[in-house]
Amino acid sequence: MLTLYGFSKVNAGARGKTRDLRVLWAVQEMQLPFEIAGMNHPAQDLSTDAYRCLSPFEQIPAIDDDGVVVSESGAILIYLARKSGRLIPGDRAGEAQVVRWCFAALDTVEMPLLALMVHDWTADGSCGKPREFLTGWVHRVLANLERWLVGRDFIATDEFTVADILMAHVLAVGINDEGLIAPYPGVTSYRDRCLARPAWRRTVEAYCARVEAG
Ligand SMILES: N[C@@H](CCC(=O)N[C@@H](CS)C(=O)NCC(=O)O)C(=O)O
Repeated sequence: MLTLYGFSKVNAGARGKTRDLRVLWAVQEMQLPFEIAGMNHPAQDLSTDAYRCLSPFEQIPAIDDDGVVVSESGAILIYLARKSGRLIPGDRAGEAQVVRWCFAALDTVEMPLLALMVHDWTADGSCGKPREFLTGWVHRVLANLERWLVGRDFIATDEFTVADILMAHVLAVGINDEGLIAPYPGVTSYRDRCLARPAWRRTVEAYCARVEAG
């Protein structure tokens, strides 16, 4: 059985945005049977030797698929796609495009969005230059994404893949201020197209019913 380690309780600010949602969305799309091991973050469930064996950085998500342990949301999605034969092409060239865009989502795009978000959480009002730099970095990435998406429905191939799950989630939770993404209608409609999928809606509904804020 596929066991998915996800939050059962997490702080209110993070609830609804956490990276276990990427895996929960993928298993919905792939229609894979799974069970959830609910982890209570405030109760320190992630900071145990047992959990560190699954997830070395004490983070969610992780999976244990009949003894195959994988952490890191990108690695989990690629593993599940290869295992199920869904949301990834079967040929090496197509698979390479999906892997390429999974890395782009989690490295090239998520990094500046996260950096700006963390800056804004911690800003003391005296950080004009760093914020200007981070905002410029975000706009450069989003402008290039806008160019790439011209004439494309999905990010890596003609079909929806696990790279779209990662990219759409990064764009959904990494942008607090819609004004940042507003100049990029192609990126905005791409994100909204992915988030309109029934599997994502079901995922969010089940997560909200199950995961407590605390
Ligand atoms: N690179 C990891 C990042 C995982 C991550 O940041 N997880 C957060 C939740 S979204 C977490 O577990 N935070 C709890 C902590 O670090 O204490 C991935 O993509 O899976």
